[in-house]
Amino acid sequence: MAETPPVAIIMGSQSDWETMKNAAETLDALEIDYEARIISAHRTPERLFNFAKGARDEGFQVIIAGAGGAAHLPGMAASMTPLPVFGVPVQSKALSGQDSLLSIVQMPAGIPVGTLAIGRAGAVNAALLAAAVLALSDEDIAYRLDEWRARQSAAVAEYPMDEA
Ligand code: RP5
Repeated sequence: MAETPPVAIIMGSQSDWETMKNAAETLDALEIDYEARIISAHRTPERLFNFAKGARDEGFQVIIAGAGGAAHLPGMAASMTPLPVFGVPVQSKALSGQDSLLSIVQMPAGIPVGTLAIGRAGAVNAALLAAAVLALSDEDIAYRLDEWRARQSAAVAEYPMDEA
């Protein structure tokens, strides 16, 4: 059987993938394995229970959870696992993701969800935070994360120019 990857990317709906694939692509760039799954807190609560309850024993180390609207997925996942959970508010159509953000960020004391920005920035940064957690005990990942950041810095021009 294949080894469990360190990161699980879970999302409430297929419609979240457009946002959450930015997390996946960032992990790809860092050569960090992940499993991406659709797990809805509302539509597939048993799938959520089974995943979150078993995630640590299965071998996952970090969970990235993206959801939009009444976004209960990250908080519910965090309630059932001791693993670090990073929540990504997906930009909703009705309220532009403000609903998602507030649903995810306002966790009561005791069950943390590390909440990122709405949309693509949040998905990318969730992957970078996951990498930073893994880098604490994996010097290869630490090296690749340092290199990624150095490349990002090197790509920033010192002076602005007119864009075509
Ligand atoms: C949430 O409802 C999902 O995370 C998604 O962002 C939102 C809308 O889902 P769909 O109606 O597009 O499946 O559970």
